[in-house]
Amino acid sequence: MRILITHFRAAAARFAISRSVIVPMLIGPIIGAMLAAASVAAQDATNVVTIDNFTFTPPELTVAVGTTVKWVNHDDIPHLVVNKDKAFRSKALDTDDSFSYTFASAGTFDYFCSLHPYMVGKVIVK
Ligand SMILES: [Cu+2]
Repeated sequence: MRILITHFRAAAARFAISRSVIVPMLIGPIIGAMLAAASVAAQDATNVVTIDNFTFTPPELTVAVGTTVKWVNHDDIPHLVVNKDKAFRSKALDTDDSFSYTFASAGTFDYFCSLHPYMVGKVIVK
């Protein structure tokens, strides 16, 4: 019996050690995932093109392949976002409506508003 108890204590001690290793191993990926989520959120903020007073801002945006760009219309009249080469075309965006497009390949994407063709912008995907 004494041998059994000693054996149990040894096993318990081993468990305590392994737990001190396992817990950081579990926390590491959780913190990593949280950091990844934070960086995705930060990236989103920089990939927004606003439409204000008949102007796309910024007029030229450079992003990495796979990036989603979001256009938001702040004007009180409708605008569209239409790619010159027909890769994307939004519906008419009313006030505060948005349109998002994910750029899956590299290139230069010139776009304009089909209601006001002098409104132009460009997304460069690298
Ligand atoms: Cu327009």
